[in-house]
Amino acid sequence: MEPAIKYRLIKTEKHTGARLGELMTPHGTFATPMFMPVGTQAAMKGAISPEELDEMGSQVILANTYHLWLQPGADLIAEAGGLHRFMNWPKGILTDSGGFQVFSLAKNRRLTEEGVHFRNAVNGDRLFLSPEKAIHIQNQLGPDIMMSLDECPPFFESYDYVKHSVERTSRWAERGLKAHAHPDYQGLFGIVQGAGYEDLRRESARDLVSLDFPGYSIGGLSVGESKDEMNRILALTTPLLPTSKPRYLMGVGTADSLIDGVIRGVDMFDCVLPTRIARKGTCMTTHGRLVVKNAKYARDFRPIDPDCDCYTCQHYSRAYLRHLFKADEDFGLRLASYHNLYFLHHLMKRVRQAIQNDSLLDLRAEVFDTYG
Ligand code: PRF
Ligand code: ZN
Repeated sequence: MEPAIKYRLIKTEKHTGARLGELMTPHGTFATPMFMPVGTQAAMKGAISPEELDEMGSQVILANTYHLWLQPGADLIAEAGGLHRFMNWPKGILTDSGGFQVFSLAKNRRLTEEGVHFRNAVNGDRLFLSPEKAIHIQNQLGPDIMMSLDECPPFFESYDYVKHSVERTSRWAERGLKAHAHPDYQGLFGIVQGAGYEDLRRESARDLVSLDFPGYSIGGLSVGESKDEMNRILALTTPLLPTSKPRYLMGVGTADSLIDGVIRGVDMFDCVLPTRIARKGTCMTTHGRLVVKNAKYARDFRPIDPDCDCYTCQHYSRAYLRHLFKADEDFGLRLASYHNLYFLHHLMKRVRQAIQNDSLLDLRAEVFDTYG
């Protein structure tokens, strides 16, 4: 059987070892390193349409098992012909397993070896998510890439707790792999955990690599630790993963962290940040974040970012966006979301070019100096 997800390493950057590659999926071949926008509920945040996503260069997008399981239900999405058809997105889709969302969103959760018991925060129903169930739901949803059920312990949790947690996450990964019904057209990734403990990160990576997943996620980072801590764990984790498989750093989406992740061998990133901050009128620019609601932009007729050639920056001014946010017009958050997603896609395009030219450290210096 051919695996559903394959990775081709094209080149490593001379000074850093950053990887230029290709991710091959049943819905196309995509350039890495890449940023993946998040559409939690099978719709892009900021009311961006699939056509707009495609036009700005999105390749793989994310959805969430947890949300779609609760509403509208995995059966219904299967009946619709799967997520791609349901949401009209023809390129790549990756779903998170639900574990992380249960821990951050659900009420009264209780963790056992079997899985996690919790209550639906909306209607109070008792629910149970096991590693097998997380896979079954993702088999029904039909994304190209699925995630194993994991536990993401707090970064500064005790050693003993994290050790038990990591070992359980490995057992869950193995159970999920056994339950996976469509390895020929959906690739299941294992998720490396271990908080800030080097030996536990090693143990986690070793366990998961021995299970031979078609790709590996790095979880438990960007959860409140410093950037130095994140870089320390990344630098130690990626060399433990096979060079022939993609690496995905979960939930990271600032310009500096993307570059520092790529430098440490990461291929894929996702984050709600660009669309979350856009909702309040904050735009990512080559000169740092711009809060377009600020009074100083009232008569500023320049684009959000004069260096950006996105649809928003080509056609609209800071003054217009400020007006839209002040007037509570949804078009403002659409324009800001479009710009922020484009900004990160464009940054990743520059990262890929810099790997090609062995100039990634120059790009890093530019980004760290000017992006603020
Ligand atoms: N696990 C899963 N999803 C995640 C994370 C994780 O650790 C993170 C941590 N940054 C974001 N999303 N399953
Ligand atoms: Zn723009």
